[in-house]
Amino acid sequence: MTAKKILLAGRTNVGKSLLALTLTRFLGINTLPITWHNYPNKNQTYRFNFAIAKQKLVNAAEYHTQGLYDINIELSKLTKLQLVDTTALTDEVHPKKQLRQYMAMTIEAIQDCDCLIHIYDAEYYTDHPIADIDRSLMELETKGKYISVVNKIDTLKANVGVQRIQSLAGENSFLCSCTTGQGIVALRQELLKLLKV
Ligand SMILES: Nc1nc2c(ncn2[C@@H]2O[C@H](COP(=O)(O)OP(=O)(O)OP(=O)(O)O)[C@@H](O)[C@H]2O)c(=O)[nH]1
Ligand SMILES: [Mg+2]
Repeated sequence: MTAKKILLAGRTNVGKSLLALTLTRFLGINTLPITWHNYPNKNQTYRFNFAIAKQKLVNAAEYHTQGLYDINIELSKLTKLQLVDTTALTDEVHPKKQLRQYMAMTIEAIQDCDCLIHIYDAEYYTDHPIADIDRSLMELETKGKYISVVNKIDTLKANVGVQRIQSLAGENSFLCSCTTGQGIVALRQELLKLLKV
């Protein structure tokens, strides 16, 4: 049976990779089989525990995730999920050609997913106007396979950012913290409901 594809997208450093790992853990999976879409690791699958995966895949540096990879989750013999972590998107034309190619992979993968999780950073949006790329991702909501997540609500400055995002995106976003786990159970429930699994 084909796996349902869940794609995580958003600006850089919003917590896409940590959310992918955290959701996997909240789905009861402790060893994460990760398959890369691009070279040098194309089609190779690695198995990491949560701590090692976090060490390798999560980082405060911008554009840490380069290319796409899947976390392959088998909930049962009949229920498979593929969480796809992506290269961040941005309003600007990025000066690095390789990153532009990876961003194109993200955009192409959005066309082909069963659910898009669009992640905002509440801390960042305390001091910055909403980026065009977030407005564009938000408009994809019309396809009905969309979940919006406001991440980093544990941070000191998050409140202002949450309000700013909600005034644009409405109040249907899931307020989450990948650091504390707040909001992740509700997000998991919505995801499984949307995918009908
Ligand atoms: N305080 C706080 N920090 C978080 C949270 N989620 C992620 N972070 C931190 O934010 C930084 C970026 O996290 P990533 O998961 O690598 O973000 P990303 O969106 O995948 O970033 P790129 O791949 O570089 O685009 C890391 O230092 C994480 O530890 C959160 O809920 N709260
Ligand atoms: Mg990442």
